[in-house]
Amino acid sequence: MSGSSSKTYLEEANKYSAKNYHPLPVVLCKGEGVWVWDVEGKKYLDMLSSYSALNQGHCHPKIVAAVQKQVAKLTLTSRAFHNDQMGPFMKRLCELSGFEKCLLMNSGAEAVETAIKAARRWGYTKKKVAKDKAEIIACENNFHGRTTTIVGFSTEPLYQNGFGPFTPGFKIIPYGDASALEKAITPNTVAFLVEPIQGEAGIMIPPAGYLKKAREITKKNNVLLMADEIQTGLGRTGKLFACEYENVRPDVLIVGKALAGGMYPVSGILADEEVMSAFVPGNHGSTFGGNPLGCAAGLAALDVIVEERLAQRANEMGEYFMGELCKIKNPAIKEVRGKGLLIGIEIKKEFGLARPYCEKLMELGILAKETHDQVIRFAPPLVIKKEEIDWALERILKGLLPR
Ligand code: IF1
Repeated sequence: MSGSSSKTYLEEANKYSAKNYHPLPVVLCKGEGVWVWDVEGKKYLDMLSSYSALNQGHCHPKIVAAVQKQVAKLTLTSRAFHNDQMGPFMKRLCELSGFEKCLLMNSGAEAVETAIKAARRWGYTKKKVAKDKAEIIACENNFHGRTTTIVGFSTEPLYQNGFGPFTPGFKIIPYGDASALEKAITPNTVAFLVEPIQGEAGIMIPPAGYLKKAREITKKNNVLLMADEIQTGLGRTGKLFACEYENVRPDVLIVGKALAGGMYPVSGILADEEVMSAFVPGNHGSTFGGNPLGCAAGLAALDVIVEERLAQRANEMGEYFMGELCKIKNPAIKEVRGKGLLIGIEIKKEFGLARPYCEKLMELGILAKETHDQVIRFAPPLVIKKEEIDWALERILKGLLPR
């Protein structure tokens, strides 16, 4: 192990870091598959997967190899020039998702911003909305990132308070309510931005048929359907994309997180030419977007998802895991819900917050994080095996005991 103890690292972080997080007091230094190790050498099962950015598991050898090869060869060209990694990666991504075009960015929030810009430009150039009148509809309890525009239409005060003034042009409707969508649409509406499952809100699954109805309503009204699959995509929920559960093809598909297997921030939007033609040389971009290192990682990361059938595995393992979690008889559990390997356990308020349960789980060797006050999220890497789920279940059983 390296020189310092957890205590030293925690003190350092406490002294030098902005206090924009409240992490569990564990200092990790190594990861492999579903496992991570702290600086004292204690092993944990990672049940968060860095918020689903590690669907392929930690340090997947195939992605590591691709990164190692590329990092020594060419890392960045900017988009002033072409590079030999971007084309093959985009081709694979477009073929897998069934879209004509792709625009690569880095963080998820940037991809959402890109979708917003695409929708607005499409609205002005194709739908002929009057200048600066474009409206985008989003949902209550949404989570799409942290930029000022995005937090401007958040309904969570913690994410928004003190960061105004905000970008106008957004309208909020209840999540899961298709008739509210229909009512909210005006001639100036250019897009409906929605998460197929709301992750941050506490793994909220909308009523069956919601996305399908949203697809019909948006199509009928010439409004773009923009699915934020940054968290739900790339196998997490048991399909490559969660929209597939309702055979819905959005107009804009937003991806990020696991797109480069957790080795590099790679995000993007996928759309057909009709929407993507909103962009012309110079009106959008990013220094690092489409860089050869990220694209090499991304291509390997997509290969792993396909070769290792990670969506099917999420489906199978998720079914098993959820089934076993549902069997747990524990008065503190209000509900177990999820799809694939995106699972939440809601703790009853009278049994306290989810946080102390996560701290207990950490002691027992399970890393999970609460979302909002009452929900513990279980979202392990999709490469998890049945024996590893059993290992986790033993500890979850103990960790969830009310105290
Ligand atoms: C943090 C939550 C997860 C996302 C969806 C866009 C983004 C995210 C659907 C932005 C990011 C993250 C960010 C992370 C915590 C996290 C999260 F707890 F906030 F809700 F995953 F569940 N769309 N989600 O889930 O992507 O710019 O971060 O790459 O610490 O803020 P980003």
